Amino acid sequence: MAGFPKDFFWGGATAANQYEGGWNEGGRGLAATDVTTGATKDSPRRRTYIMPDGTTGVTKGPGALMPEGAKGCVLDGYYYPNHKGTDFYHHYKEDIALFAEMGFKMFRMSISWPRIFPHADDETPNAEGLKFYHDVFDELHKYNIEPLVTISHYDDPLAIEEELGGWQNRNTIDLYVKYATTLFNEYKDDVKYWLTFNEINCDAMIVQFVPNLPLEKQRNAYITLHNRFVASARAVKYAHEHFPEFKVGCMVAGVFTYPLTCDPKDVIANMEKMQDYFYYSGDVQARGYYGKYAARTWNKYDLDPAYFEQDKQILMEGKVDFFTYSYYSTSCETTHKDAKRDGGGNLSLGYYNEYIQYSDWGWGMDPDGLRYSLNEIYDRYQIPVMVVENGLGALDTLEEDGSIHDPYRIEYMREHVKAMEKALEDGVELLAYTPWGCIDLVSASTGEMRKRYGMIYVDMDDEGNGTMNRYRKDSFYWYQRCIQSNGQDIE
Ligand code: BGP
Repeated sequence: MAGFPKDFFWGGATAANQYEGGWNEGGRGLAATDVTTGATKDSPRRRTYIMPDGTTGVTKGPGALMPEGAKGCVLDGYYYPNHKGTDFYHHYKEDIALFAEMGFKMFRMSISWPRIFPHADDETPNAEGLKFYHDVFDELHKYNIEPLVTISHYDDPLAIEEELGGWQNRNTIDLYVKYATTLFNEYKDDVKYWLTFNEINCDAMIVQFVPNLPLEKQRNAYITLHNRFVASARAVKYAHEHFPEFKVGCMVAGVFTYPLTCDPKDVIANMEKMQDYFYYSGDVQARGYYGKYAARTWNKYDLDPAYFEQDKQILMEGKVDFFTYSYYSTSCETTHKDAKRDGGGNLSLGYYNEYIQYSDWGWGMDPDGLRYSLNEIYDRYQIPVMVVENGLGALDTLEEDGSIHDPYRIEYMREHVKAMEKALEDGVELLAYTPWGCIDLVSASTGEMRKRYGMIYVDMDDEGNGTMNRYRKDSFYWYQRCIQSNGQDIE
């Protein structure tokens, strides 16, 4: 058995928009998530807005379009779960102490862009925002926990989309580069590992998720994605030139699918799906160029290849140092019309797999798929890999005595740890495992609290009521043992 390397980064992952809170404190500006309501598994999150004439409204769903001229705003009578997250802003010392107690070697967090540049195009960064993250990094270093910082995780300043032309405007690339380089210079002594964008491929997947999206919006999704690639590449290049000790990675949503049957048509359909939704982004960031198959997409959406080719050089100069992805579930792809759809995994609506189990939220649980995906990624890119999100969103019960018994989560994690060990044996250069929502936080897709991933329970409900006290779940002690034994004592 190869086992886990002795300097393996065991840890946990979070994102500011879902965890940090303090939405209107310390000079922070608004992000889109601040004007997005809570929801449930069956009813979508919505955006609230105001029209130029002062009338207000709410969209039909997250992807549902706002009327022309509408601006996102916070309205009375709605609950916005991301405002408070689970309040890392006021609890960071206590939370980091708990991470240290579990034995974390790495903590993945994101910086809230609107906390640093509230309006995105501000001349100078917000000093109070910069200080907050200095304090957080100091606290992490106190316990020898290595920060892994996502520069952009679902919280662009709202002004980008509403006033500055969005990501279709290439000036937004400059705004991002200014933001990223500000962080590099500010935190050069605190942070070595960076990720440029969370789940960058989600930009393209919106085309699949939002029903009846007008062609113009579909085309824009690919322009947005390309401009983010360019922004990422410019940030990577800057980091390499100025801070050679930095390691900068990409982060792609791990939407792995299998052919549903051995019908060659299914195999081909699956190949195309993997190319369109995963490798399209992985190839640009890790190889430095678009796969030739990208032309199929450009052709389908009537996009001019010249738009993508104009940035050939910078994409090649901005290749990442390591590859990261989120891995929760897998799905299947088929051409057979009568096949049963699955419940909708982590952004990969596909077909039901009778060989795996599904979570309460319909996400397919597939530890073997983790080993498989690690091998596929490493074989293709030959750079170190990190699994920076993984976990089980489940209902937990806080018992009278403050305990939380979550054997389902332990079981899920144990099987994924075993799969990683097998991948290491296969020869994959795996650096880190940072399971998602190591402390309970707000769900990205539904805004719920009840969908909990944490090993630390936060006493708060879907409407934001609760003491906000933190409790150790059974999985807390299990993970502590797992880390202490470097992945060996996991039964
Ligand atoms: C990923 C996101 C995270 C996180 C996770 C779990 O796609 O990067 O931000 O939220 O999924 O998803 P959810 O919260 O919807 O259960």
